Amino acid sequence: MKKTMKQVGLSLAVLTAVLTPGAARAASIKVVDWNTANWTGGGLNQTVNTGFGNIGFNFSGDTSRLASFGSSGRTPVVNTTLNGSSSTEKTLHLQLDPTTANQSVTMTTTLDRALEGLNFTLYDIDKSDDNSTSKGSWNDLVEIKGFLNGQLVNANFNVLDPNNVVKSGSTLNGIKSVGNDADGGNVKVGFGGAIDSFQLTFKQEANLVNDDPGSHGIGIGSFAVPEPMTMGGTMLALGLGSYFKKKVGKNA
Ligand SMILES: [Ca+2]
Ligand SMILES: [Ca+2]
Ligand SMILES: [Ca+2]
Repeated sequence: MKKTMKQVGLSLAVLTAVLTPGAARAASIKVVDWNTANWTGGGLNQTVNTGFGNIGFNFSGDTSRLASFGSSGRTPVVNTTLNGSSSTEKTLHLQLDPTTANQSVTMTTTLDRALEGLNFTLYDIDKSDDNSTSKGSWNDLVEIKGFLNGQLVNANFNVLDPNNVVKSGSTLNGIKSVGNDADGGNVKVGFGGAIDSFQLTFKQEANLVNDDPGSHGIGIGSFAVPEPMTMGGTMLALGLGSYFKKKVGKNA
């Protein structure tokens, strides 16, 4: 009798694990959700308060070259302009209008505490249509470095379409034009271990454009970490799933 009750309980647990939509896929928790984050457009030094502590954002370098896009106001701004094929997902939009090819802006993100598994998507890493090196041409070049206690932690990149974006070490280089509402310039960014800060430098390939590159932009997606329960939940679904099949098999 006791055993039977245990089995019933186990079957219920299995059903719950198998039937709960989030249980068997890689769930994640948003650390910074741009759809809800309190962000001041154009602000170069600000803090986003999160359930994971305060996260600081500081912009340095040629910040006078940070530009507007349409009616966005001076970036960095949070909007839905560069978010791939999504229509509702907000991202942090950086738009750079350099006067010389060697200008860059660096975003330094400082976390209150070290986080393992921090990841986000970059959007619209691409290049101007004309493929020339003439005035007004541009490309997106992004370099990302993670740090833990001042020690370098390499970023890793999952490029959606290598025809559009080339990765090399800590650098991503847009090599083809991608529509602002397309996913072709998406890159998933992660780090080789826990980090307590990272730097994202946004610039353009120095030898691509001879003079006065055009205005170009990228979107930085919400920051996420894997849900701690995910591994357990997945194992529960997988482990008990075979038990469940056995039970079903017996009944058939
Ligand atoms: Ca772009
Ligand atoms: Ca584009
Ligand atoms: Ca320019």
